[in-house]
Amino acid sequence: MQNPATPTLSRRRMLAATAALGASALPVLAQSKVVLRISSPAVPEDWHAKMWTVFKDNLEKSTPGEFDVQINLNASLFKQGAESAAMARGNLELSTLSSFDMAKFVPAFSVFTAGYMVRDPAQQQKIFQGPIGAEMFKLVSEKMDVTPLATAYLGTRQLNLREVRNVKTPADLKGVKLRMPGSKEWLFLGEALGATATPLAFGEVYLGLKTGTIDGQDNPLPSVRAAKFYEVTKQIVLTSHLVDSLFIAISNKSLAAMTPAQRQKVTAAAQAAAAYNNENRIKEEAQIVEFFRKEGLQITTPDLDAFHKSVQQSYQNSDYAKAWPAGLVERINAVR
Ligand code: KDO
Repeated sequence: MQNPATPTLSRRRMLAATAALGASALPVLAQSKVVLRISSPAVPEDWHAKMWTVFKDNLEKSTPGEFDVQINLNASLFKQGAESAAMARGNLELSTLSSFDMAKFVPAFSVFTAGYMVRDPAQQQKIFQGPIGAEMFKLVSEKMDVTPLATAYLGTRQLNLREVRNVKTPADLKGVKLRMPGSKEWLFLGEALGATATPLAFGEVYLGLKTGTIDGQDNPLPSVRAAKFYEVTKQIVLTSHLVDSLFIAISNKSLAAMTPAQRQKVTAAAQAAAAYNNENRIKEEAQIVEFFRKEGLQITTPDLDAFHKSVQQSYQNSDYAKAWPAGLVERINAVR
């Protein structure tokens, strides 16, 4: 008779197999979570980087064990500007896309790349939460295979120069090598400001300013602080030329693979993340100038009327404006 304490070969095999299964059952379980890979060029100290932790925490609380949220900052997963293509291919689930990213596929979206189009963050939120936003987001979903879930206020873009310069009007920026992100829509904005626009990825701007391959850059002031550009520049010119937005967007493939309840919770988490970013960034913008003054930077205010007129004229005369549906600018202006 077989001693029950001595396993037969087949029992031993079975036990080994069960143990192996036990070991591999863990990763299998982990794999069964819905993976959400996030890619952003933001530096960790910036609000639109920190908001992803709010997203992750919020989602883990509302759907315990269902999602595996992976946050990749500093453009460590995809380079700046490559995110929307990666999402459309299914290689990336979530990112923040700018109006400039949208305008490449939805020409009408270029209206939001135009300087001095949106007045302030409150108007920005109303626009994108209202019918104009719904129309634009529908086009984005159809043409880009991604869905915007929430609108984050990136801040109001200002000029930031390596050397002090007397800048009153766009003419005073003639010959200034102004770094812009790398797309023709961004370069157009830089040229409309009167500068010589030159493309460079966000991650290379600090070194560009330090070594003098560029004379300046434009970004919202919280990002100037977070990315430490103030260490390698001497002046901020308060042009306030773009009330900038970033859309928390998800790939349609990823959305389609979720249950309706999961979709609703992912959307709620994105909205909580954007709200956290917006609140903190608006607060910071209200008092940040003092920080730069203490760091020794000159803060100057140009002739804003001259900038408004010149930039608005550049856009009105451009091919971009031809793609704006009749009445859209008036509808945007009417949002209060
Ligand atoms: C930038 O490269 O200047 C920019 O501000 C453009 C934005 O659309 C966005 O990509 C942002 O950089 C990054 O998130 C880094 O803050």
